[in-house]
Amino acid sequence: MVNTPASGRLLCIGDIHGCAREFECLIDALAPGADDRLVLLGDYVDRGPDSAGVLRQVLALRDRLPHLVTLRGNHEEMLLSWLGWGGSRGDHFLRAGGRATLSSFGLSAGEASPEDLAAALPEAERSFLSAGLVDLWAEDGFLFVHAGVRPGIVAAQQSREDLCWIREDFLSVPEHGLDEIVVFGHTARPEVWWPAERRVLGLDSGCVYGGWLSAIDFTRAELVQVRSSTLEVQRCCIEEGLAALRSRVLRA
Ligand SMILES: [Mn+2]
Repeated sequence: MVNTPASGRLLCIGDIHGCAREFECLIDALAPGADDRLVLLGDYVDRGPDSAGVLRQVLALRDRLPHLVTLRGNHEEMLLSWLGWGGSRGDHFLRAGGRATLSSFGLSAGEASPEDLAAALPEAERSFLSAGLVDLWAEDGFLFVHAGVRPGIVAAQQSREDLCWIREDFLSVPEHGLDEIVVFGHTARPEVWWPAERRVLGLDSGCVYGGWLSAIDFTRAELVQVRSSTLEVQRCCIEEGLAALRSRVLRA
């Protein structure tokens, strides 16, 4: 893993799940530039109305942001597995929101085969899904992952399975035991989740379920959110909260 030099802002966005309008609006609100480091936490596709549009936007961002980091979510894993391109748990793809992804590529959600989707995917999307996703990213004292970490195991030895899929084994443990503060998505909640005393920050605020698409600008200490459907933008200073989070030390 090669870390980029620390310049510009450090930004992170939670699970998008086909919510292309909200994603576009959030990018407009954040206005990332070429010096900024933007981490996307994965789960670009499934459930929401326009997974194809979200993938197009991610690829457009990649063209203009040299420090864009695109994590692998479990929904990308299911999609890849359904296509027969690696991944995991492709047998869950259709009932876990994959039908909406098929529709967004102009395919019949009930009848399309993996071969149909493979043919409908533009080449750039294919190579992005096959080779453009990373399992984790460490920067500035934070560890960015999609789902969470297996407690007690250092970042470099975490498995892809855990990083993409873990839930209760991570969420229920008060101290994960890693040096970094773990920033993750995957488990949707009504709001951004950073419980007192814990060194975690959950950024999936359930946009696809009618909640918010959330981002954090770690450099300006700002929470920026777009409300599902209405596209209302909300900005909130989180300087004290972030300082408290950074000050928490690993408990033996
Ligand atoms: Mn997920």
